[in-house]
Amino acid sequence: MEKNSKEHKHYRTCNLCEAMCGVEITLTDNKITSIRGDKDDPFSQGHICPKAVALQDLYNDKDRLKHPVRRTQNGWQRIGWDEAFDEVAKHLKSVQSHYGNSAVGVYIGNPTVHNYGSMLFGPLFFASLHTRNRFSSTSVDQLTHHLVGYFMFGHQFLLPVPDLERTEFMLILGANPAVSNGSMLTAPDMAGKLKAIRGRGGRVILIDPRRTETARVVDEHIFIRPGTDVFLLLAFLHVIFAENLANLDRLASFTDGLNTIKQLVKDFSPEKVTSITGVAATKIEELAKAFAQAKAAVCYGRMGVSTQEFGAVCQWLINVLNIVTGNLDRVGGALFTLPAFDPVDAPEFLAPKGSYGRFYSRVRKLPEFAGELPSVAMAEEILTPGKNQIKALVTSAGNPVLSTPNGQQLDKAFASLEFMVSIDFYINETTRHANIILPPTSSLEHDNYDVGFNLLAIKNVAKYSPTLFEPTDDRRHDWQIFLELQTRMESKGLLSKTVASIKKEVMNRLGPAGMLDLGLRVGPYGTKLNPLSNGLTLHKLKESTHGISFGHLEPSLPKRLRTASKCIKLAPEVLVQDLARVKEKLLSKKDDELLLIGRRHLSSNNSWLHNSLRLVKGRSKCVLLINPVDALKRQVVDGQTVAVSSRVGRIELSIEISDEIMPGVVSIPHGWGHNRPNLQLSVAQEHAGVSLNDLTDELAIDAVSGSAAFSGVLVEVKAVSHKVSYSRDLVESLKASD
Ligand SMILES: Nc1nc2c(c(=O)[nH]1)N[C@H]1C(S)=C(S)[C@@H](COP(=O)(O)OP(=O)(O)OC[C@H]3O[C@@H](n4cnc5c(=O)[nH]c(N)nc54)[C@H](O)[C@@H]3O)O[C@H]1N2
Ligand SMILES: Nc1nc2c(c(=O)[nH]1)N[C@H]1C(S)=C(S)[C@@H](COP(=O)(O)OP(=O)(O)OC[C@H]3O[C@@H](n4cnc5c(=O)[nH]c(N)nc54)[C@H](O)[C@@H]3O)O[C@H]1N2
Ligand code: SF4
Ligand SMILES: [Mo]
Repeated sequence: MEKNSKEHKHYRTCNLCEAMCGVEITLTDNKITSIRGDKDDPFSQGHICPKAVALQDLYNDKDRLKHPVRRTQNGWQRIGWDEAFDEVAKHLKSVQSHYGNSAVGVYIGNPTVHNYGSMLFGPLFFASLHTRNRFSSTSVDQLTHHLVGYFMFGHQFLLPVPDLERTEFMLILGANPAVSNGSMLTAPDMAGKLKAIRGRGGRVILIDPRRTETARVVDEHIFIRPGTDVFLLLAFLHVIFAENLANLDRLASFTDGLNTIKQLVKDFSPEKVTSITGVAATKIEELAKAFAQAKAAVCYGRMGVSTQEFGAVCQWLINVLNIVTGNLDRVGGALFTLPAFDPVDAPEFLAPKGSYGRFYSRVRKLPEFAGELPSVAMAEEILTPGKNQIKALVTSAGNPVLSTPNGQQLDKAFASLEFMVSIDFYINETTRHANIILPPTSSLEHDNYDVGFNLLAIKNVAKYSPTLFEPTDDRRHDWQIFLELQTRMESKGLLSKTVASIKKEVMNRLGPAGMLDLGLRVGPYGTKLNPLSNGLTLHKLKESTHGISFGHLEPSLPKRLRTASKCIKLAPEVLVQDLARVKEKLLSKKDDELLLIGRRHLSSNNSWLHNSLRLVKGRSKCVLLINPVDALKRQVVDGQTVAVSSRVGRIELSIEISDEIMPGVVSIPHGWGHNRPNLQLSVAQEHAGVSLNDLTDELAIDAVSGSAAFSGVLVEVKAVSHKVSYSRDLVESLKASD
């Protein structure tokens, strides 16, 4: 290092995925020279994944917008912030006065949850729009968890978290934590933690139509036909009741509905479900018994089961399995967190406890949950004429053209809008349709606190990430953008203008940090507003550079339940009724189908990290995985380009033949497809891939929640060229013989 160069270390939490890894960023002369895992972070203890470097790439990205832009006939034109805010408010108000409040739609994407400014200020702006047409990535992701939490425990944020570090038996359905780093389960180094279960004599079982990266670290991987987990779960419960293994332990005194469950599962013996699931009856029986007899066991299911035809019922039955074996609220089972900033006790307007079916979408009559409608309905709400048709749209931190089913239809819908504004720093497949883009600062230019993921963490922890680079040159944070827009939307006459500007002044002073401080003070470890208490405050948290751990999760029921009866509702009516649909499905099994599922890769993150060269270089990951048996039937060879078609679309991509995918199933990763025109993503465009969601179907949903059913889309695969290539094994053996 040069003599006079100044080195400085900065500590924060990586906010790219849910794992909350502590990072140590070294700066030399104010430039990032390394990003490493922070060994002193009590939660992550030095672990990071290859994506962490994207924090730097994102900050340095030349394609990232830094000023508001307006779309014109001659391309994007830079405009000032005030001009942009005024113009957005003018158009939104005009659409609302012509067509009604719900003519303005809203879509909020996933990074919202990774940014506390958006989490705390977004809801205030969206409320100021008074629209029923609110959508978010929740309904293509974890909606079923919230719905089930609301029905069973009385709050959408009461979400049981597997006690990874103390469990002895973990049954995983439809999750790939070795790649995703865990979801609805915040725990750095998931692969290491799964190995540790086995290391202490425990057992880990994985159920997945693909032998994934996670399969490499578990005891046993079992294939399952996509979309059929509901039968497997019912059969597990069948065995548990038939063998008299149900034992609710201390949960018995505050659980309602056990008899209903006992009756419901009678029809689903392992023998009955073996053909539809593809799982041997003897295996189902063995696993059910082992699960029930383990000292501490936990069943956990994620995207593969959350977003399928029976997503809500699957998430419900996973909880039921944990409850009837006494493993909910048990050390080593599934426990609730007690986060320092606790959304379960936050005000309703910030973190509503949930609601279901208070209103329905206009065209398809899909139910609202917690004030939002399912995203699968967004395109039809824009394209179908009538009262309350969406004419203008606000998107924030989302890319629904690539991330929601039937992306092509949504692309068309967005192009037809009278006005669209996007709060985003990229011109991507979605925001290219906006009339105005308002770009917020990037992660390293603002502070952060994980208000969402601390709720899902395997330990009660807290950490504050300070700003690394002070934003220069007239930049705005997400929360500031929301506040400006809210103020303008609320200013309708002279009086409301005055009230709105006073409110703005107060909120501006408070900022997200002020709200966080308040939340920490009134939270479970806080001062409780007692000036003499030495409880937690933001000041204290800031002093703990690497974060604070309050230790393992602890049993908290029945106190933490928010149901009116203070009991767990084991058999909520809406979910019980959905079993009629499940029974119909049991009779409808067809052979010789090809079912499409998705996939994630370690160096990718949904649709938006493909502009980092470090992460995308090398062989394209956007290929179709197909089993050798299915490839042979279609006379296709490794590396060949095929056409994949579904009810809604057709894409072409090359194939990789592999027995890691089960026969009858094919897989394509989501988040690709940067081949649409008018993007400003130079690296991603060079590594475009194709979009899985040009094949997924907006009509394929979980009927209870309206969540997208991504797993198990019926497709056809046909050869389009006959380029002969060689399998990797063959190439390797040729090289070896050289
Ligand atoms: N590297 C990386 N990490 C990420 C992300 C990313 O894009 N890249 N995204 C982040 C986000 S937003 C989320 S929500 C999480 C998701 O986290 P995970 O849910 O752990 O990740 P997925 O890869 O979607 O895993 C779903 C698994 O379900 C399987 N599956 C598909 N259909 C079925 C089915 O019908 N039944 C069963 N049993 N299994 C099925 C798939 O083969 C796949 O292995 O990951 C987060 N982390
Ligand atoms: N077929 C299929 N589809 C899927 C999935 C699947 O497994 N299979 N997974 C689903 C899941 S789990 C998810 S979460 C969704 C994700 O769906 P979305 O949230 O709609 O899409 P992302 O790809 O995460 O895009 C995020 C956008 O936010 C912007 N952004 C990033 N950080 C910030 C920020 O701090 N502020 C603002 N304002 N913008 C920011 C990025 O530039 C990008 O445009 O995709 C879903 N789609
Ligand atoms: S696992 Fe997630 S939080 Fe940890 S470094 Fe990777 S992207 Fe960041
Ligand atoms: Mo997600």
